[in-house]
Amino acid sequence: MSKLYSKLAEVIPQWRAERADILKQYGDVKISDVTVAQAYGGMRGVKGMICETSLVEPDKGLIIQGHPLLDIKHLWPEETFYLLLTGEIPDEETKQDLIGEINKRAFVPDYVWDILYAMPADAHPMSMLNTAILAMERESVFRQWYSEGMTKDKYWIPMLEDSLKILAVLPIIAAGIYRIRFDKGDLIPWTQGLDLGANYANMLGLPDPDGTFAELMRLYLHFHCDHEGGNVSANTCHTVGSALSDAYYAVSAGLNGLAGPLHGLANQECLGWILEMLEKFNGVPTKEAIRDYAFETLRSGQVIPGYGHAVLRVTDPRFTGFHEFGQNHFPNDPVFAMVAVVFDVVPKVLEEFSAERVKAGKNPIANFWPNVDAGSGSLLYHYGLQEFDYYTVLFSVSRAMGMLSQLVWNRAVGTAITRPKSVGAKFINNVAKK
Ligand code: CMX
Repeated sequence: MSKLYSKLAEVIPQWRAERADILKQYGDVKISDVTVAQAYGGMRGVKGMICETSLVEPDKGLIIQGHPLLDIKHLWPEETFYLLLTGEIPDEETKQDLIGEINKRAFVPDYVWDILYAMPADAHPMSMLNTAILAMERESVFRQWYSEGMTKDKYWIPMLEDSLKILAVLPIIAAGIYRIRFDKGDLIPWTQGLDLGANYANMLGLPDPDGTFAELMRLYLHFHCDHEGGNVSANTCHTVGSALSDAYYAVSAGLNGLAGPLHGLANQECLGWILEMLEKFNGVPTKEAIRDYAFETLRSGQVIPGYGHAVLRVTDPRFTGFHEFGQNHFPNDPVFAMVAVVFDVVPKVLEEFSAERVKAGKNPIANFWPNVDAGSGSLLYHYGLQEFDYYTVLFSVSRAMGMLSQLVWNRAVGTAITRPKSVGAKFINNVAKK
């Protein structure tokens, strides 16, 4: 029995008791009001779901189980997953135990590779990833136990088993997609005993003579792991899981949301925008030229990728952490240097453009600062991972940790099937008139 399993078996009764107690004592307390603008505006700010794994504070960014991200930037992905799930940072023995549990499950069936090799040569890597996860649904232990009549109190056990399996196979599938889709040669197998980040770096097959690419992969998997419950991918995964669909269905669904350009695809778009500028100006342009280019992008009706956020109102600490990594390892890399200059210029441009929008009767831009996607691509680019279409797959391998830990938590406490009430314009007109 894994240490993670034992820990969860110990804490889940406490979670259940806390939930029951809260519902009994405060079930009727109101925690949110909803305006018409919020109902039309993507439910922004409406408090209508529970998530215990992490919190996003507008002025602080990601806080994982009470720890601000930059305070725990040294954690390896396995430690992050343990923390997300249990609320505790594991000791060395527990961390190694989890690395061992993941290693035991690090095997991808042949039918997955057959499907991936058969996909069109121009298939998007995200469509390949989500297809592979969905194809593996037949492996679900949750589905099997459910069909055998499992009782509700046990839901979390096969959900944890499916989660560990998905965690273990995702880097293998993801690295395989990189090698298949971009003609990189044979697949590189998983190395038994190695951790997730080092294995993923190794299976991608990029040169890493000083081990810093593996270090970046650990950081990357840690930084993108979770962003509370309401973002598109987590919320989709939550909704699908609430119907007791197993983790393969729910994670694949969530990651289809991550594939959207306003969500996880922004990191592919952001680096593309930066490189276009480098090419157009034949090197790092002046600040004035970047300013003009940014205005040109905005006036043509496009967003500046990597900037703005639905919740954050400060520079994303994930951007700051990646920036520090680049400063420490390759401050003079031209693409990295360009990201730094853009960071100096774009917030002011967005502020000015927002004022123009307001004068024209449009919404202001709520946040002018960079988000996680603004800088991560330049680090990958430095190590030779230059196929932008692939970047959201890396994001996905990490974000799955948050989605999976939320699924385990939800099945452990018996979260209800999601079913908010929708209304139409007629209802709104009637209510507004009253
Ligand atoms: N460039 C141009 N316009 C922007 C903008 C940006 N970077 N950020 C926001 N705006 C615009 C919005 O498009 C919106 O315009 P409309 O009212 O005409 O539709 C207006 O400003 C108000 O939006 P907001 O309240 O500031 O932000 P939202 O919560 O609506 O949207 C986000 C948030 C992330 C979709 C938006 O900032 C954006 O499109 N950013 C660029 C894409 C990006 O980086 N996405 C990655 C986010 C991180 C992630 O989820 O992975």
